[in-house]
Amino acid sequence: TRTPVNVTVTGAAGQIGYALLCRIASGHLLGPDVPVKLRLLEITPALGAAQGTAMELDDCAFPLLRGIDITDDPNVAFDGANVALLVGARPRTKGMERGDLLEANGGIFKPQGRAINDHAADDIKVLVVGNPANTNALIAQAAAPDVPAERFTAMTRLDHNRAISQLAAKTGAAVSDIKRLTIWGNHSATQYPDIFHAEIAGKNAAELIGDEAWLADAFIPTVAKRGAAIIEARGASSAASAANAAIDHVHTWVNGTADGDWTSMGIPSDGSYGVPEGLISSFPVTTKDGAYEIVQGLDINEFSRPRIDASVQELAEERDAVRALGLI
Ligand code: NAX
Repeated sequence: TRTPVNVTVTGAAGQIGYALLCRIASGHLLGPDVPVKLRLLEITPALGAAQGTAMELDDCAFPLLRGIDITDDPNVAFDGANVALLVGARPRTKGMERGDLLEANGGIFKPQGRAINDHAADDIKVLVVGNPANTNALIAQAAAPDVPAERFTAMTRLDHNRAISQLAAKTGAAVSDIKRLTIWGNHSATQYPDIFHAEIAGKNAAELIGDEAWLADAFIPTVAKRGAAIIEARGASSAASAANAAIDHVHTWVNGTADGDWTSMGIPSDGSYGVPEGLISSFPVTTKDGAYEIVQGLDINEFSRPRIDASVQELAEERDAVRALGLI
């Protein structure tokens, strides 16, 4: 009998929260033998809705679920947290400038970072899903100086999974045959999905496809704009696929990447590949025993270099903006 792992989810009453919580409680986040305790953080007006989701979780009678606490106080929500999924964020509304958006999210992620600093367990792992995810992660991390910086990560796994799916559709390969794909940079329209090191059933993906125009004009924009296409089709933003990617991100971080493969995570840069140290940018990473490492030594060609640089430049601008606002 293992001690339950404390998993905190913010924005628990939202649509990603709804798709996520059942999967955490049924063992998909950490494994089929790991009991979990859930802490749901919501804003006060949404506590009732969070309660409703919790009632449904009760009604699933999940054997691994050892308790659910619901609160609007970050200090309570992150107390003893081992894993924190920061999903709740302030969306951009009509007429909102980027500065307003960053400031509104600073009002959420700074106190949450502080509460993680003061109350979370020593082994805390944080995934930021709420947008702008990379910069929200930076804000939370800056507010948590006592927590090792590398525990703060941002989600680009949905972009990674979308890119794999597009490559599978293009080539007729099975998704399980596609390895070593990389998302570089920001989780935004500037992100760069890189197939030059990817393999499809053991063959180099870029060589197999052999069509840079397809990459530039179809593949990259389709992946980067997939979120907008989902909104257009569904009338609501990605929820099940976003929740699935959050599950994948934490599961891979905790349980490791397969031999010969890697994944994409937004993580604090150590300066690798010319990404300024400290920016939370997406990299190819391998994971083992709950830790990750950037894949080193990849050759970055002339097609990739300016695309990585443009997305990193956007991250640097977001960092400068939140610094000017006193948020980091
Ligand atoms: P919803 O609007 O359905 O839910 C958000 C929830 O967060 C609401 O229930 C709200 O009350 C709550 N919330 C707001 N402020 C809070 C605070 N201070 N503390 C706790 N809870 C708070 O949005 P949903 O569709 O679930 O999306 C959540 C976030 O994920 C958005 O920021 C969205 O942009 C982002 N996404 C990120 C993705 C990624 O790949 N990184 C992809 C999917 C998604 O678009």
